[in-house]
Amino acid sequence: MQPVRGNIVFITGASSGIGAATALTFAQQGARLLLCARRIQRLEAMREELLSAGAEAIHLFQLDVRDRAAVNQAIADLPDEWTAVDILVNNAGLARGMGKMHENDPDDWDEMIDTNVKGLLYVTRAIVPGMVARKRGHVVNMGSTATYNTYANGGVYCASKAAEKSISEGLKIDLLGTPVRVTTIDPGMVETEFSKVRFHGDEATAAKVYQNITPLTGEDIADAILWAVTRPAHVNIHTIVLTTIDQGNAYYFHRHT
Ligand code: NDP
Ligand code: 8X3
Repeated sequence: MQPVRGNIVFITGASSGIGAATALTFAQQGARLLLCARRIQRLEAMREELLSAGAEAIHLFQLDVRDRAAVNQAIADLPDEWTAVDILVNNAGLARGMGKMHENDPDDWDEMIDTNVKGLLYVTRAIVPGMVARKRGHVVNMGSTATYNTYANGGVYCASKAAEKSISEGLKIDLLGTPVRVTTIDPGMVETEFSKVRFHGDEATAAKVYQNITPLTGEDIADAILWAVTRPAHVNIHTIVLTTIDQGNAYYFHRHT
């Protein structure tokens, strides 16, 4: 096992859900946490808990990963002691809307593609050259079971995660000959703010998604990420697919009655 104590772990979209849980898991391992999101006040509110949990140090900054110039500037502006990122978790992402492709709002498509695909690429492009130069690094991209089964009314979200899979695979190939590792984590349903965001703040509709099943939690995903990055240096975990025991694939669930 490779310890992560003292490693700089950069998590995008750390203000909620999987990203916030991943920050806590790595805090408990004594990592140095570099966290960003648009809601900086949410990140500020997490600081004390993360330090109490064991984080060696924390640096927070506001970032919208869709803004390429802002991504480059934010990375360029990092204090010297925060530039040598060891682990990048490209987690920031969302689904927006559920509806037929020929009827739903193209603004929702832009938001998903700009965040889940282009934002992930911008952050990767800004961070990975340093990993290559330092001969050290691990990129963890947040995929989804949506990669494997396109479901009704979610085609564009599924496409964005299929793109993430191709990007992860392509990055791994491009990094052959370097020690930089690339992993995609592909969860099924995880109860976070994901569905609330997807349904534009409609909490009642969001709650129905997880009704009568035991969903995965952000901590379950954080565990998988920690496992992947703590394997010996010569081991690259390409993909971890995980679902709740109540989910078979995108179409099949067991709902408790
Ligand atoms: P949440 O809505 O709880 O968290 C999403 C995080 O992404 C928030 O911290 C949000 O922060 C951040 N984010 C969204 N857009 C941007 C942006 N433009 N710039 C920076 N940060 C952004 O959802 P989850 O934790 O569930 O989602 C995290 C990832 O996991 C996503 O990529 C999602 O697709 C993926 N996923 C989720 C699953 C689920 O069932 N929940 C299953 C499979 C994958 P802020 O709003 O403050 O910017
Ligand atoms: C999120 C899980 O099933 O809503 O990627 O697509 S799902």
